[in-house]
Amino acid sequence: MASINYDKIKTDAAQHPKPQDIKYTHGTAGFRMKADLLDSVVYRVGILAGLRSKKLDGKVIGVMITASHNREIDNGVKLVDPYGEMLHQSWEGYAAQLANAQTEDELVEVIKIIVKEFDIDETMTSKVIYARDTRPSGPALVMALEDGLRSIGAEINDFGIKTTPQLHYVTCCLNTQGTEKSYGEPTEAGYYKKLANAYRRAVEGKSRPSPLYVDSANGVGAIKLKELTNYIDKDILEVIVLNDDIKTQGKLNHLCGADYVKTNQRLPLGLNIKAGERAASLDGDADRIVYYFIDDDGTFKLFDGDKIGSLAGSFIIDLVKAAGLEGINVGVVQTAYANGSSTHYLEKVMKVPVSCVPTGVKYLHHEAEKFDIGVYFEANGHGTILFSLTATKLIRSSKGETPEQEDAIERLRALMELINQTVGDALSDLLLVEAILANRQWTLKRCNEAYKDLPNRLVKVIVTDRHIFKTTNAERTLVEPAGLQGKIDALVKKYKDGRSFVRPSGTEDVVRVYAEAATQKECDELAYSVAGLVYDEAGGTGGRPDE
Ligand code: G16
Repeated sequence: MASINYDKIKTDAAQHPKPQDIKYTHGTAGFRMKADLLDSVVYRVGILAGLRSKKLDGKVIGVMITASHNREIDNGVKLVDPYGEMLHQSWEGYAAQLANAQTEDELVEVIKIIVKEFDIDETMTSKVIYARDTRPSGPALVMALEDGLRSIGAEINDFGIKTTPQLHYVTCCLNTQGTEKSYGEPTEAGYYKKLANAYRRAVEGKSRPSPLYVDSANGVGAIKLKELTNYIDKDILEVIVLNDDIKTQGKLNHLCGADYVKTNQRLPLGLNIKAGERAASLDGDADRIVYYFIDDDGTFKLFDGDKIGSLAGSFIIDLVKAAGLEGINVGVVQTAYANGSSTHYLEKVMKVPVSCVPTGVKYLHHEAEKFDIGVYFEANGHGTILFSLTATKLIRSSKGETPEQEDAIERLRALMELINQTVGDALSDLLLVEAILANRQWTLKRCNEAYKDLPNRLVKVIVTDRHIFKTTNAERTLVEPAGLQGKIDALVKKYKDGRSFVRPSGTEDVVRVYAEAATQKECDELAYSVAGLVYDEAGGTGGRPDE
């Protein structure tokens, strides 16, 4: 293959000029902002994906165009490394440099720096697969991406409209084909077949849970969940897909979806369930899921990512014990948003080691890899479970000494296939929760009794520049603006079971304030007092956050 054609890049890049006065940042999940500002960024991400593939000896790199839970007018782009992980952190700074190069000449200079820094063989082949969600801005951004890929001479593979986790899955499958880590058939149908077969095995001999109502956020999850259920016998799972309008503009994530339900702690628009019924909400690219139900007294009860993680963790621990595989260690990874009660339950009742890391899959995933079985879930519903190669081999080769042990081993084998280990996946997680309900023969209400959440509140504050907020201690402590943490601590001290932290979002132009306390009233008071501090100290714009 020929070397990189820098002249071609200069000519092509001129078709995708960088807007003046915009500084792009690589955040929690790649680049994300209003879609009409992203053309040049997506073009350059195409070049970056090609370079990354060259660096990794031609392994396939994934590119996903989505803004997930954000507004429909936003979009975003993120890279997926060969085994489904997020782009290696050592490349994030260069991604930002590429995005911010103002002229074509500067762009070429940055590419040359990356080639030198990572000792990239320019003549190496490069392969990239890409997908997008249902946002109307997607097709134009795909064209920009393809231009970037052509500029760098990459082999391209358009995977079409897909969920983010489907792209992670297929990227991993393509790179593991024919190896001992072979992850599955690298097609969308292969994904459905793998999950559906695993679900059937996981619930073998158990009766079907009651029907599940799903709010699909009017996004890609709606079509993909319907396709998945076509592969699963109605006798073992009944799913009713709602909020499935992907055609009408403005409906994506609007008053619905996992983020809306988690933040507002209420039913989404378009879904009415009665006492005793349960439902779940996906987000705009189907990588998050939260569950909920209506209690006998008519109140809304949220079963969020912490609850799902705790349920899955305790179920796996029980299976490991029942299988006689006590040598396998299980750990849970959370972020600062994890409800204090969930951490207490896992550490003190379940006796599981719990780690806390900063927000973002890249941190959670790597921490979870430290355990034989690592369960990671963010409170917002993003999570999965990782089985190390050692645990995988042991579970695959173990033979139970009793029928009970054999049954537990077989269920663990099924779960390893059912869980999308490449990234948090709402469809796979949905099947996981349903499989646990079927195995336990519990209602969601019964699962919810494991522990009681401390009242909590999440508030967004709009400020002039969110980048002045710097954190440490897994985002639980503010370092800058200087002195603000002391003021937050003084407020927190006034409340029983009080806890609060402040961090800049990596996906939205806001600062997030989280608080919990013994009662909802106190918690709201604390959350809004801290939000007010942030607003005053950092030049808040728009309305001052208030109850
Ligand atoms: C992304 C990340 C999540 C993170 C979320 C919010 O989710 O994958 O790990 O929790 O953003 O991040 P922040 O608080 O920094 O805005 P998604 O579903 O939007 O891709």
